[in-house]
Amino acid sequence: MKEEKKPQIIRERIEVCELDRARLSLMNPELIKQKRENRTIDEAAKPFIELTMKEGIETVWDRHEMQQPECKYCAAGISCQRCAMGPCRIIPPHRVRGVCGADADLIVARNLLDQLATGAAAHSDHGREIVLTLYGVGKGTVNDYTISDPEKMKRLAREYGIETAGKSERKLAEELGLAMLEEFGTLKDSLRIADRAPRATREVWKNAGIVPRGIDREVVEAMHRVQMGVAADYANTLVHGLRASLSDGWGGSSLATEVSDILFGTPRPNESLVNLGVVKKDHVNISLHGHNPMLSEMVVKAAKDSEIQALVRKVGAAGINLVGLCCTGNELLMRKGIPNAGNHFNQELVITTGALEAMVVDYQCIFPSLPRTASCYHTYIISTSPKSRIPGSYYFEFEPETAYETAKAIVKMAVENFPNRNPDRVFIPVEPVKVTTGFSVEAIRGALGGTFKPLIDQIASGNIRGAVGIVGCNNPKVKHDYGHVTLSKELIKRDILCVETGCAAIASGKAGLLQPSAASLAGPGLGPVCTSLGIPPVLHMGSCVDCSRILHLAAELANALNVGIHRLPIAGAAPEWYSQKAVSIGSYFVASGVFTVLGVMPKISGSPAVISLLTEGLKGVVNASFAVEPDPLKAADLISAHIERKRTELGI
Ligand code: BF8
Repeated sequence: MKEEKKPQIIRERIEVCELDRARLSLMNPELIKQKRENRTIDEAAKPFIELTMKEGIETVWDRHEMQQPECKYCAAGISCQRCAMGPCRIIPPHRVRGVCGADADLIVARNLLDQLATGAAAHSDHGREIVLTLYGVGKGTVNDYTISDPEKMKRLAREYGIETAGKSERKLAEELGLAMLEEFGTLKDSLRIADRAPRATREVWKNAGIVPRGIDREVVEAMHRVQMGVAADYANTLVHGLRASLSDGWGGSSLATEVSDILFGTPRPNESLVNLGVVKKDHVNISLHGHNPMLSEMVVKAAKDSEIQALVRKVGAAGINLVGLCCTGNELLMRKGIPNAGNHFNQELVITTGALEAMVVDYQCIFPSLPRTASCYHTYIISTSPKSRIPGSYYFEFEPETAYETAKAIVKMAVENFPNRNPDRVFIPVEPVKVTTGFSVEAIRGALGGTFKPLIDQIASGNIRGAVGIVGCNNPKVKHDYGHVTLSKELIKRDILCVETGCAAIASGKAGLLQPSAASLAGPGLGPVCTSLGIPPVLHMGSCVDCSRILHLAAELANALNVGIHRLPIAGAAPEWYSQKAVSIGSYFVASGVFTVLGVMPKISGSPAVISLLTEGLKGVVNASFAVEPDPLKAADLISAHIERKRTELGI
């Protein structure tokens, strides 16, 4: 009999709760009430935030407070840690160059390119893992996964010029996987999958010298450029950033999305629930947090295993309740209708329900402090990626070849933890909110009757003024969810359709905007269109790599009109962004011709030249630019004005 998988313990379980308790218990009831209201607009999160302050459990908001005041040089992007001659800071009038001679413009640009390349690498490395799995399925080395959408695989194969006739699914998976893996390398000088972009948009890239060549290549070149003594001109540095971001959006992220659909199914509209109220008192609760659906899909399967179900009965639980978090949660919500406990700033709070047996994580957006939070409860943090071994967690190394076995061992460990729960500390005083999600490009086309013409007609007639992709994170500099929800509500009121991903989409879900009934909050043009189609005015398009779905939707609309993306009445927004990945997303939106409004100022204020390039100069390069506007109502004004300008230019 095969030996059962056991976790490795990455250092001892961290027991810190008492320390935090001593410090945070200094808060008085009035202050707690005030902070509870100031930290979030997520009503379901408020009781938990209050609990953390009363119990002295440290959260992201406490740590943000402890970091104040910020270093003003770092905030302005004019500190450099890049080499051992420094650190350097630009402090006029005398310190206007770092030791190497870099001025404020170059230091800001290098720092920004570094952030962007980090984000592009994260998305694309995730994409590579999924493509390798497809290739492994084809080669027969990976047997725990199957092809869930063979039609999509054939479509993609044709896109890659692969003959499909007479080939088995496995053969096609192998050939397509190999062709996609080549997109990462340097043998070619363009990305096949980026040919989806409209011809006019690709022409803009060619003229600007930013055609993405290889996914890895652009990121490696970005890292080369930020090596001291390479990049010397801020503008030249940032223009390469656009190229690296395109290799993410039209490359690595697109592959992550498309191959996930092939392996796990292309999302279709489905109903589910969101917010912290999805945790169930009488069930074994397991939250799935991170980004790559490979692990979570297998956990879903393993939770149904008959041995596991027998164990569930043995420990006296009513069942297993899987709940998603962040982008892994979005993947599960979109494809499987698995309830979602919330976005980035809900990750610590879900532990404070006292009813979470395990939080299973892979990588990205996972607070390294989670084991500290979990140490206040019986919850296990289970890490699974060799890239993200978390001290204080239990670690199972996840490999596609042994995916099911690992997933089963993880679920077993969670179920066996159920008797360790302290019933007196279970606290779930909130009810979940209904959502309709699953709006892949294919699903939107389906909802429109098989073609995008009805959407184009509605835009042309003015019932729908345009569309906005709202994406990104939570950031303690913005009241949790306020930026997303306020902007979404304001835009739909102005008859602008919102398409959302990542934590923005979850914020809208918690606020009730992902329900068809939210059409009543939309304007007199958009509202009736949504009602007649039975869709919400805010469409959930998936996880952050699924921002590629937004690009592909824009490409479909632009191709139908035979124009470049920059001509469309559309925009992008990231009201609460924090992550390097969001820097890459915002950049590939702009590089694709989409005006994009950020709600949080990037670390560029130390260089007026960089600000001017990003907010004005880029218009002459890619026909689009960034704007920064922390007030979501004013951001809505900027977006509406832009959309109306584009409509006039199109003559509609
Ligand atoms: O990739 S929106 S906080 S969870 S980075 Fe992270 Fe931001 Fe959420 Fe998903 Ni995206």
